[in-house]
Amino acid sequence: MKKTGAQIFIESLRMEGVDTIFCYPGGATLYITDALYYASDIKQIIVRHEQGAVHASDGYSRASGKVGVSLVTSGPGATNTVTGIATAYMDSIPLVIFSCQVNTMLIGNDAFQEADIIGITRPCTKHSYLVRDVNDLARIIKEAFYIARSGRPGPVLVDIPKDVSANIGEFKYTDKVSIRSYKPTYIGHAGQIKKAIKLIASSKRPVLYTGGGIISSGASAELLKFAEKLSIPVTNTLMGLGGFPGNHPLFLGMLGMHGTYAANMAITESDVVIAVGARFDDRATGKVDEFAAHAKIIHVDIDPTSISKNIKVDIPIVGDSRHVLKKMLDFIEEDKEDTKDYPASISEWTKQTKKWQKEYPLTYLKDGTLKPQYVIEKIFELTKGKAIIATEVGQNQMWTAQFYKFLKPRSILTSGGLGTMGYGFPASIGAQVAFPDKLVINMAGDGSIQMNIQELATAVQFNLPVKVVILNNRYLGMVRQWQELFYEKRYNWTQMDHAPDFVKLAEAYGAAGYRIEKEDEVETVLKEAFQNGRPTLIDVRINPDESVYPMVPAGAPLSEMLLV
Ligand SMILES: Cc1ncc(C[n+]2csc(CCOP(=O)(O)OP(=O)(O)O)c2C)c(N)n1
Repeated sequence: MKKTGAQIFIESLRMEGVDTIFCYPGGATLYITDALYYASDIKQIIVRHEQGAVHASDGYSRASGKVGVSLVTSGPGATNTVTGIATAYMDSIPLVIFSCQVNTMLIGNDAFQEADIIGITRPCTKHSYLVRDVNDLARIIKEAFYIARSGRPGPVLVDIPKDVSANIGEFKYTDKVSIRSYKPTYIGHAGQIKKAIKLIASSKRPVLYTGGGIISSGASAELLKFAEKLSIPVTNTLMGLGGFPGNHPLFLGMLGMHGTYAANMAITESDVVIAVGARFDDRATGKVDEFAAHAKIIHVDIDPTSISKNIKVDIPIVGDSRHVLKKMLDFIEEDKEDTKDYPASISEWTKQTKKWQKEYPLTYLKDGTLKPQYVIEKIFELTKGKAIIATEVGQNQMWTAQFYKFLKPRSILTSGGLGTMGYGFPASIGAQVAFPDKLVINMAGDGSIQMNIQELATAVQFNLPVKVVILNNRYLGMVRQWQELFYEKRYNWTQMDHAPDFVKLAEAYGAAGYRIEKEDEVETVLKEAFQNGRPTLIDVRINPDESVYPMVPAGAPLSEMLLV
């Protein structure tokens, strides 16, 4: 069937089951924008900045598990997406970003609003395409979605020149994709999996260290079964939060720079680390030479290039986390001999991990001032862990990771790998679009929220009742914390006294605004804000001197934690 490129674009999205796109227009998008005028089945969320569009599609994807889609114009529209794309790339989030491009004839001419977005984003996309012929458009879109969601997920960029969107071509959507040289491995090697079980069975101090791969492969039920079956303690990375219930007796909390004492000590003292869907990021490992120095390491990962990249691995298993954990459980069932002494044979160890948890719980000084940790504890209590929480970056992110108990996968949206301030608010908008009836909360810092605060207009326009809780310390708090600890309190560049009145600003956008100054106001205001049905910003004036503890100084081993 003959169609214009713009119509082929829309039909292809329909074939992929896309119901929502996050977009911003320009000259190069006009044919597509116009064709979408008639496509009322595709929700079109018009943002206020292209960075917001990509973060929103990313939040939509993290919350729902679907591929997030955004569409922007050429040149500055495309370059504005780079931070969002790099954020998704670092955290393996499946996105398809459509950038429009100047006419094919003008490409390479320094034409008006031309940017080589393929070249600019090559290092931070899983793959990218420039569509030169309208007859290739449908096939390319099919491939883009396939690549984004398969194997180790990630962002794929498709650049569509304006004339390609206007030209007429044949529309045929194939069911199958076959890309030479791209064949992800899902099935872990049975021999390696058996070897791993033997090693675990002979260990005395095993620990599971899990990451975002548990979430993206949907492996949390298998992880829970596996951990419970052998009674192995679990720690996870920031990206892995929610992959294992945060209130489970075997859960040690997050590991790493701001991890718990128990998690970091368990890794340090362990004799076998079972790493599943985690990539040994330096924020998690601390000093690599001393990471789990007495342990053998089993590493399950779908991406073969991440194996032995940062930490030398003893038993590599390339495959999908869910598949491998399932197989491990099957093998344990089939051959009970190996693990017959479990969990009794590691009871000393589990006792020890419990002791660490008891002796050094996550805590903070209760001195009558308004503390961020208290606010987060209250939010957990009021939401019973059922909210979707997006965070910004900095102290707000770490306190949230520590003090909100994430019970389910896809309940935290946070920029782990790139650490992008300005991510959380648009991401919370994306999540709210995916789940209109859920409570979606953005935990923010007063610095981060100012990076994409313009998206308040988007939230108001589309009636998205997201709640932004600003933990307002009048500082770029996390940098201030480093200056306090390592630069003798020279707070250069980090004082944020010149901020807008956030309540008035919210009202100016048409959102609701609240302010909290004292501990006894927290519960009442939050309750009201969570029930008002409107986009809402809550300015919480916390004690500006509060720091995040425990803290492993950069480059130090995990055992060298600064405690409260
Ligand atoms: C786009 C971007 N710029 C700079 C940084 C470096 N950075 C990391 S945390 C931080 C401070 C964040 O301050 P705020 O949002 O107020 O949160 P707080 O730490 O006070 O909770 C900065 C500047 C970053 N992560 N991202």
